[in-house]
Order: sequence, then C-alpha cells, then structure tokens
Amino acid sequence: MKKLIGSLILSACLIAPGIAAPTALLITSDELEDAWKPFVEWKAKQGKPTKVITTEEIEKSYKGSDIQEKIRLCVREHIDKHGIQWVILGGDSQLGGKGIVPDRDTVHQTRWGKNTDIPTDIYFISPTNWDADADGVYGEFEDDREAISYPDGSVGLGRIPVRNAQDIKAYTDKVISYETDYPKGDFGSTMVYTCTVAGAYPKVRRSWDDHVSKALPDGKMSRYFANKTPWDKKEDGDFQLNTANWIELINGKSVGKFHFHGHGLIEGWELEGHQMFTSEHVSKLTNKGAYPIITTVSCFTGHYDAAQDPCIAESMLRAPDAGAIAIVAPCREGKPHFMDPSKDFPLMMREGKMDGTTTTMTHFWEMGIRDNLTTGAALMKTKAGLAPKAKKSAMFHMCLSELNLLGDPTIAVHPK
Ligand SMILES: [Ca+2]
Ligand SMILES: [Ca+2]
Repeated sequence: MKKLIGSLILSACLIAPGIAAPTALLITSDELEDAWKPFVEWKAKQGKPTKVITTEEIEKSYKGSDIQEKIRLCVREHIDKHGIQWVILGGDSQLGGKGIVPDRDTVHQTRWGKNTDIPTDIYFISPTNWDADADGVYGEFEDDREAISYPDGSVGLGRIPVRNAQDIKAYTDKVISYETDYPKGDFGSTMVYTCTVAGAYPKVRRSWDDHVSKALPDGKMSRYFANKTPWDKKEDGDFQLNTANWIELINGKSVGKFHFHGHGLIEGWELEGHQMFTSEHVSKLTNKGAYPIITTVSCFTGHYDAAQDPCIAESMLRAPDAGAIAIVAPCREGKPHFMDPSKDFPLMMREGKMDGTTTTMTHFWEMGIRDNLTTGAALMKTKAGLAPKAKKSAMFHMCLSELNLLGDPTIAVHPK
C-alpha cells in the first residue's frame, strides 16, 4: 500500500500544473537565454512547454568531437528519453563552427560539382553521426553511408536564425500574433505562386494542380508568372514582377502562403528586369499581423550560414512587425534534383515533372495543410517520405541536407 501511495504522489507531481514535461527543446547561447523567456512562456501557454538549454551547458555536459556533435547527442537524449517532439535551433550560425548555434557542414559531390559546407540541420535530430569513416568529413554519400540517417517524421525541426535580443523580441511578437490573431477571411487559404523562369512554369503549375489544391479545395490560388498574371491590364504579362509590385502583394495582407520560383542571391530575390528584392524593400513592408509562410527555390536565399548577413530569408524573419513567419529556402543554388537527370530534366521542361526541391516544397504545403501539421513536422515528414530516394541518389541526399526550415517549427502551417 505504501508503495502504491508513493507512486500516486509521484505521478501527481509529474502531472502537476507548472511542471509539465517539455515537448520542445530550444537551443541557444548563455547570452541570449533570457531574451528567449517571453517566447518560452508563450509556448507553455500554447500547450508546448519548452526547455531551454545553452550551447555552453551542452559543451560542458556532453562528450563529442565538437560542439555540433555534442548538440546532436543532447538533442537525441531529449528525444529518446524525454519524448521531445520539436527541436528549435534558437540562433544564427557563422563560419567555422561559430555563431549562436553552429551548423553542421556536410559534403556533397554531385553532377553540380562539389560542395563541402552545406549546413545540414537534420544532422541534429539524427541518431547517427554522419561520419562512418571517422575522417572528420561529414555526410559523404558513400564513405559515411552507414552513419547517415534522415528524419523519420516523428520530430519537428527548425532554426530561428536570430543574432541578438532585438531579433528575438521582434520574432516572438510575430509568433504571438500568428498564434492569437491570425487574419480572418481568405488570408490563410490564399496561395500565390510567382515564377520568372519559363522552363519552370509546367512544374510550378503541377505543384498546385496535382497536389496543394487537393489539400486546399476551397483555396484561392493566383499565378504571377512572368508571362501572365491576374493583374495584367492590356496584354498578358504586362504586370511586372518588380519590387514595387511585390511590396504591394505582401502589404495587401491577403496572401498567407507564397511560393517564389526564380533566381536569387544571398541578399535578395531577383524579379523581372533583374530587379532585386532586398532588405531595403523588406524595410518598406507594413504587413503587421499578416505574416505569410514562404517556400522558395531561389538560389542562396536561405544562405543563413554565410559571412554575409543577413540573407534575404533572415531579413524577412527578423523584420519587426513585417515580413514572414517561416521560410523554406535553399542554402546554396536551388537545384533541380532528379534520380535520372538525362531522362527527367526534359520531362520537367515538357510536362512539369517535379524535381526534389519543388517536390519538397510542394509536399510541405500539401501534408502540412491536409494533416494539420506544424511547419517543423511538415518539413520533416516530407523528408521522411523522400528518404528512400536519398539513400539511392547523391542528388537527393543533397536535397534533403540543404533545405532547412527557417522559423518556428511549432507553429501551424495552416492555422484554423
Ligand atoms: Ca566521413
Ligand atoms: Ca546568418
């Protein structure tokens, strides 16, 4: 009897209010720990108690070859022993293993050339260390194969690439707005595809027609392609995808979901007439309270780990009272990954066969909306679905490694 009473008291303690077991783990630095407190308090109110652990604590408490390895071991311990469902990397990364939450660089040799420094955030939720041959080079498609594992979809992951307390405050305010005061009406069910590359028109069309529209049957979708938009006046394509018109699209507060397809650089999206949408234009955004989620295949727009900072995705996330709430973007070139490029590439041009990057973005939307998932869960379940291809193809291995979620992984893709 004593034993029973003892265990009842123990269970009561474990489920007592205020000490609910954390469902999310947020990693940041000692310096920024306090700045995250309002975010953490907010998440607890949302039923997602969040534990904060700093890289300084991790450095002391875990054994591993470097800080990234120690972070991975810490994350896995929290997943395996404490049932953590979301992992939030709460800070930017800088070159050479520096920054608030340093990224893990993995190496990729594909038909596009060799990349040695692809920031691979899925490494942190991996049960294996991505360096089977222990040469200190991570993610080698063949030599490290046995130690490479992809997400299984059970844990949501994202990085909020902030640098200081002001960034954290601005982002936290946006998350609270997103979760309490999401715009009424058609905002959430309106999706815009922009595309400035003619060869991509067919696959961008199919992204909606064959997939996202199925999850959002009452959705309102518009295509702003270089050759035709709903806002053309005298002739097809005369509404230009230029910076002024993009600012208008976002400031109109009527579109909650964007997919941008076209060229890009670290500092911005390239629109028609080689106009660049950069941080200068982000500063003209006034979409307070109406923060869209964005997917984009534009090269380098998610290059959060660069010496040059911010990348355009970071500008959009850090902007106070404006910009975006979450972005899935390539950290380097936005490549069309295919299993059999010589056969698949012409099919892409002709009939819109989707490559790995466009498939990732499309499934993120389709699954996230249909299954009512959070952003982090939607992207990791998408990667889980593509994992069999990544095991067979170095290009898909790169695809899964290089597309990171920038933003809070615990917010809904499609708030009700
Ligand atoms: Ca290796
Ligand atoms: Ca950065």
